[in-house]
Amino acid sequence: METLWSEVSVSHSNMSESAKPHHPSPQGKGEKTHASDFSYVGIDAILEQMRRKAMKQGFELNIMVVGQSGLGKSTLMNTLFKSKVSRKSVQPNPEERIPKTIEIKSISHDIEEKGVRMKLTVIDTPGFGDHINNENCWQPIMKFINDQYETYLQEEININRKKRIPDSRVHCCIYFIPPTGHCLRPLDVEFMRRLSKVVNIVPVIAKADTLTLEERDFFKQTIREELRANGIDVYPQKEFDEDADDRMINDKIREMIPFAVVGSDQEYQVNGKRILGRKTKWGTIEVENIGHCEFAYLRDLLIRTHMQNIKDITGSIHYETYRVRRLNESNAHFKSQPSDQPAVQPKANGQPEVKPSAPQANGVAAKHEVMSHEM
Ligand SMILES: Nc1nc2c(ncn2[C@@H]2O[C@H](COP(=O)(O)OP(=O)(O)OP(=O)(O)O)[C@@H](O)[C@H]2O)c(=O)[nH]1
Ligand SMILES: [Mg+2]
Repeated sequence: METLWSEVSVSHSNMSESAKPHHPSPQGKGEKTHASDFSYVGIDAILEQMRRKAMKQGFELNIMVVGQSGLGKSTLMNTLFKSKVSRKSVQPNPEERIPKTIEIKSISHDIEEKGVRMKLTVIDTPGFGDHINNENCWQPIMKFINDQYETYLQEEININRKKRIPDSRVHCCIYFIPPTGHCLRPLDVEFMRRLSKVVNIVPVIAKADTLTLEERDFFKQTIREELRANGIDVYPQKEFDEDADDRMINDKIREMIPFAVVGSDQEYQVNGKRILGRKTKWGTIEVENIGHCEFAYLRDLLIRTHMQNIKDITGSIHYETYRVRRLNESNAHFKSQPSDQPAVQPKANGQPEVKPSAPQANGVAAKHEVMSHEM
């Protein structure tokens, strides 16, 4: 498995490719290397220009966690921040207990590593499906995701829009499956079936330290079969593989999903090294050790190998679907207005002027219903 993953990491470096430190200066190197090459134009220097721009702008990633109360959502996010990528960004305080999450809350962390800046926002949600009647309990999550698309859309269609639209869209939703070892619950199926159409879902088996290796393998396989049987397409979705290379790399990931993870924000000393782990009477579980659990695979997928792709799919597939639906809805709304009372009138400068009766200043009707992106 180790070999498999290092292959994945090396060959599929969507984001890391642009963020890797490429040392040579393009002009300097280009001029020297190609001084005698009359046919050299210097197109390759664009890569260095893109790298510098990306370094200046930094990167943004918004991750949401969903699952039943106590499954370790907050802990896993802390693990992600404290793992090697981001250990610096969190003040260590071993005594601090993670409180129960009671509302949907976004927390942003600015991380910098090797000169590359990243704003990592975690959207933590309170226990999902904790009630006696859990019908429709996916709705607040769906609403939150749609609200972020709506905010982005309103900014995008504004005449005086910002140069860089603030992006609060959920790029990825980590769904925590309880480690029952049996099968998915109807609630899990319902959530993933609905939400996989609007956001990238990455399912994980929570608290995987409670399963034996056989139970874990069996559970993973059962879940994959159930996802397939229910037509649930989790990230990385087969239909969005761009070429044979993508397919090969993503097939390996699809064979491993859902990742069986263990979270911890406690540091221990093991063989002279500081590690994040869970100390038990039987030994210490090292969360970043792939011999112990699959947290490192999850972290690599989210940050090291597929971050850019996760964001691309959010923008070009999920948000796009929302945008098209909303604009179509608005058109239908305006067409149904009486012709002597147009909602949007053209101004002398060719820009549409909105009458007070029009729902939104930018000509897009206010949402008729919250679940407009629900399919
Ligand atoms: N055995 C085990 N325990 C864990 C793991 N992750 C977290 N825990 C423990 O589970 C308890 C609940 O963890 P939280 O991270 O608060 O869970 P949560 O999902 O955020 O819970 P809510 O905020 O109530 O929704 C804590 O005592 C954690 O130490 C894990 O991977 N394995
Ligand atoms: Mg929590």
